[in-house]
Formats: sequence, structure tokens, C-alpha cells
Amino acid sequence: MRIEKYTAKDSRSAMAQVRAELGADALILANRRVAGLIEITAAVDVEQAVNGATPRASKRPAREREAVSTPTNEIQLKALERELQRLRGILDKELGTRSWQEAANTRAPQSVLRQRLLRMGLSRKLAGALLDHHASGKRVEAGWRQVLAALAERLQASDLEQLPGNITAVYGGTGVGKTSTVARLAGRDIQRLGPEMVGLITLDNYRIGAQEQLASFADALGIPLFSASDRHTLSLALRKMQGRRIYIDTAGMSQHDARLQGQYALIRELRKPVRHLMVLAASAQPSQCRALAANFAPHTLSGAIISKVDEAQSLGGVLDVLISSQLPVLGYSDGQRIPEDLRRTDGMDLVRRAVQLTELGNSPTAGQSLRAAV
Ligand SMILES: Nc1nc2c(ncn2[C@@H]2O[C@H](COP(=O)(O)OP(=O)(O)OP(=O)(O)O)[C@@H](O)[C@H]2O)c(=O)[nH]1
Ligand SMILES: [Mg+2]
Repeated sequence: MRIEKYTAKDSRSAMAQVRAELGADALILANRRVAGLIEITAAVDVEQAVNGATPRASKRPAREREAVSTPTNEIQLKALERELQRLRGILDKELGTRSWQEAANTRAPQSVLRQRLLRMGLSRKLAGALLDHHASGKRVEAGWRQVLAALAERLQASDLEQLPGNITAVYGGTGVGKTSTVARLAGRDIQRLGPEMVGLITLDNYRIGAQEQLASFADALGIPLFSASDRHTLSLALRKMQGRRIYIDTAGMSQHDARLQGQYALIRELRKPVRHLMVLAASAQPSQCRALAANFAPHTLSGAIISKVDEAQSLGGVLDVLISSQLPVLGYSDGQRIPEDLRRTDGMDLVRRAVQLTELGNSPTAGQSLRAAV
């Protein structure tokens, strides 16, 4: 590397000197004004100049020419320093992006799990609670297994046979499957104990069709059926069927109908141990189920039976209601047959069903990852 300084009255003349002296490949290192003149520092690669375009010999007077004292490796060092700075900038930028991505990756499993829980039909509140306590810092599939186990744990399950009393009353919204449930439970007892041990009462006096439905079932199985409308007729029916396991069917009403409370109050006034069961249709709106359950004093319902699981698109909504209302599940029905379509269940079984249902409504890949966890 050869470095020279050129001084002239203006830039144009100084550049002309550089060009004449060092050739067209010369590099301009500095251009400054000194005592009214322009000083240009220029350099040329000697090797290149020798092998290629050799600079023409200097025609300048010696006084205008000055050997530059700056050592070649000092300039090279400066260039190296600049290059290092540039590389450090690139590196800082890259590392900054990397650490952001790492943070995003630690958050990602949580959001994947949240999406799955919401797809199952769980409320944001329950999904959030499950994730807060059971999935932090876990990889997706490990976290998913833990979250599902925690969901199953929150679901209480019970067995009707374990509950005290031999009178069972069934409540629920319109058309959810109350009469079918009464018939199924009675049918199960008939198979086990015989028809002489089972009896039915209906409080559904509002529609003639409702009574006919239960009457034809009682006739077919050879068990008594009484219709009651007040405290007196209800007590009379119970006396006549003393010693039997009795199932009371109620009229389906909306959660806003005062008569729902009336039927419940009538049965409670008996002052006998009664198992109060709620039928919750898996295909109904969770808000409707929650409002129905709220009609009952806390802890007075013995449990719930989930109906129409076969018609539901997801089970999360009803599972959410069971958890928030602290209702133990006693079984579920998934078809119209009586008594066959009533099944016993527990928390893990329900969670498995909930996952399978979600799977059916989702893409095969989502289904695979959900299935892998149960
Ligand atoms: N697919 C399906 N249908 C069911 C199930 N349980 C009951 N059903 C049907 O739902 C309809 C209503 O059933 P009911 O047992 O009469 O319901 P309910 O709650 O007594 O109705 P109301 O007394 O009118 O309020 C009937 O057609 C039943 O066959 C179930 O688990 N799956
Ligand atoms: Mg009915």
C-alpha cells in the first residue's frame, strides 16, 4: 500500500494530481482544507498497481510531494476495527431477536394449551386456573397431560347407590331428558331388584302427553305410577309405595319459572332423605345449565346426570358447570334407549370423552395431539 498527500488550490486540481500520480484505482482516504488549499490523502495498492494499471511516474515538484508517515498496518487496523464494530452490531441485533424468540417459545406452550381447553368448551376462567397451577414451564404434551389430569381431579364423581335414601327426584330444563332418566334409573333397579321394589311418581301435571309417556313405561314394566300435585297427594303416593325405591319425575321448566322452585320446595317439605338429581344436557348452553343449578340452594343437589352426550359438539361447557356448581356427576346418557343408554362415569372418563368429542370437530392433526394425551 502506498499512501500520498496532494495539495492544490481546489479539489478538482488535487484530484487530477492523484489520478495522474496514482492512477484511476487510487483510494481517497481524506479530503481537507489546509491554509486555504485542498489537501487530499490518497492510497494505492502497490502490488495491484504493479501488476495492473501502473501509476504514471510523478511529474510533480518534490516540495508538493510528501511521504506520508502513517504506517500501513495502522490503517489496516482501523479498517479491521470498523469491520469488528459492524459485526458486533449485527451480532447484537441477532442475539436480541434470539432472546425475544426464546421468551416467545416459553410462552407458546401455554397459549397452545389454552386454545385446546377453549376448543373443548371450557370457560376462560377455568382454562386460566388450570394453566396457572399446572402447566407453567412445561413442554406442550407434558403440560397437556398434567392439565387434563387436573381437570379430571376437579370433577367429583359419585354413585347413586352410595347416596342415602330410597327416594330420588329428578329436575332439569325443558326436554333435557328428565323422564328418560327416571325411566332409565327405574329400569336399572327393576333389573337388579325386580319390579315389586320400584315405583314412580310424576309431578308433571301440566301436560297430558308427559304423563302418558311415563304411564306407558310403568305399564310395560309392571310398576305403579302415581301423579301428585301438592303435599297431600305426594305424601299419599309415598305411603302407598312404602318399601319401594321411588323415582319422582318433575315438569321441565325454564330457569326463570317459579314453578321449578315450587316442585323442589314441595319435595323438600317431605323432610325425608331424598336424592335430588339435576339433568344437564351436554348439548345445552352452559349459561342455561349454570342458571338452572343456581336455583337450588348450595350443596342440596346430590349430583347431576349429563344427557345427550351423543348430540353435543363439546363437553367442556357442562364440565365447567359441574365444577363451578360443585356438583358430583352420577352418570351420562348418550342415546335414546331405555334403560341401556345410561352409563356410569368418573372424572377421567369424562375428560377422555370431552377430548374425543373435540377431536371429532377438529382437524386430524389437532385430534392426534389431543388423543396422545389421554
Ligand atoms: N340423543 C339423545 N336423546 C335423548 C337422550 N336422553 C333423552 N333423549 C331424548 O330427548 C327427548 C326428551 O326426553 P324426555 O325424557 O322426554 O325429556 P324431559 O326432560 O322429560 O322433557 P320435558 O318433560 O318435556 O321437559 C326424547 O326424545 C328423548 O328420547 C340422550 O342421551 N341422547
Ligand atoms: Mg318429562
